[in-house]
Amino acid sequence: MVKPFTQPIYVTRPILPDLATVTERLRPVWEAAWLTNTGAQHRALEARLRERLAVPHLALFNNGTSALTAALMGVGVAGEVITTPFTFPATPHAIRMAGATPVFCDIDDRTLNLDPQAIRRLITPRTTAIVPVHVFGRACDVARIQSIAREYGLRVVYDAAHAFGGSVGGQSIGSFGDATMFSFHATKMFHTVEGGGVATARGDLHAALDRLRNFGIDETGDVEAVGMNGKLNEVQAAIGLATLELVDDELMNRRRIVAIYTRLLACVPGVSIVTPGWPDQPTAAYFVIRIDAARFGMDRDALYEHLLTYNVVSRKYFSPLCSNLTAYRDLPSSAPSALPIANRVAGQVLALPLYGALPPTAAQAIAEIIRLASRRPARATRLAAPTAAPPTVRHPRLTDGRVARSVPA
Ligand code: T4K
Repeated sequence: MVKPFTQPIYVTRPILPDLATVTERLRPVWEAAWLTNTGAQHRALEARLRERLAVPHLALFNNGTSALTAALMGVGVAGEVITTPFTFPATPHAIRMAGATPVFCDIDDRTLNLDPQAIRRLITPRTTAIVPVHVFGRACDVARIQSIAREYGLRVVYDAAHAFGGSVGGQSIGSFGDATMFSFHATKMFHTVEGGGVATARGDLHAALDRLRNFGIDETGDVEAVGMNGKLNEVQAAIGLATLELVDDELMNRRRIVAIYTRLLACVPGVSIVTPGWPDQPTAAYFVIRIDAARFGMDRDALYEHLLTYNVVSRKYFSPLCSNLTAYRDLPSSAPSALPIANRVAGQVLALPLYGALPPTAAQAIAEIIRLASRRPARATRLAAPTAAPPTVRHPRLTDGRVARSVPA
């Protein structure tokens, strides 16, 4: 019998450097009274991350969304840009903000990344670029995407928001296409509270990104292209430097949790694991399962609710699909009939809690809750109604405004 957790177990928790370390890191910022506009901390973090990500150039930004928008502006997108609907809204938003129209393309049923064959079918004379997402940190088929881009003369900007530390065949995940965006948001493996970066091998693009992030101002003080205020400030950069020192430990602990989930969930009927563990997938950004309702005995939404009764706050990343959001559903490419795999997958995926500070016993308990749920009669589990006075637990407010409940296990 598994008891509900007394505190909410969230899908992730940020790396938190010791407060005294953060204060120490902020001392030089205070002493210099230099808070933003590409100061010493920013330059130091950029250099450290360039090395860590093994990329020739890196431009830091105040978040991943502005980084992706600037990268798309920098490569000069226009007309149509092919991307995946199975992503966070930031991806199509960046395409729109850079002045192009997203064209949603179906995904591969196993990797949940863009299906290269489907990309080919969507290319028109108006297509200028492809924005693939390394979803949940799993690398896209970069070789096939590159060959399509070369054949049709298209730009490729990767959204690697989830793929910090990823690689393909021993090569940094940030070294493909024209550019690769990383997110350094608090919910990511490495973070600067809010932040992002664009890696590129193109010196010209790197120079353009440096200008675009600073209102478009160039070395002479002139402005050729309309830019943004996309600068990462010194406080964030200093926290990033402290966080970076903890990333290896975080990664090791996360891999341990992934191994526990994988071992305990692999044989549960109706559960399939989307995100393989180390060494097949080095990123450990998310642990995502897919629920086959018929075999499992309840559907994904019922399992989400069931986990909530134990104070486990899983997430339905990425549901609803971007193509079904009000902002995008009227696009011709958003028709559900054109995106059968993405629409099916969006109803099945569930991201389980994964972060370094999650106790292994908690991961075991979460896997056990899922295993036991699969054996319950579907009706009883679906209702999951309290049958006795619930134990005393905190009732966390969820980000969608609802409150997590508790019922006896
Ligand atoms: N492309 C892709 C593919 C992305 O997934 C994202 C962002 C982007 C682009 C854009 O990058 P950024 O502009 O954000 O750098 C979260 C993140 O806010 C978002 O960055 C991320 N993707 C997305 C997948 O997840 P929410 O709405 O799920 O966040 P929230 O506030 O519900 O946080 C999730 C859980 O994390 C909470 O339940 C508790 C925990 N948490 C969160 C925060 C903010 C903490 O413990 N502490 C915290 O400070 O979007």
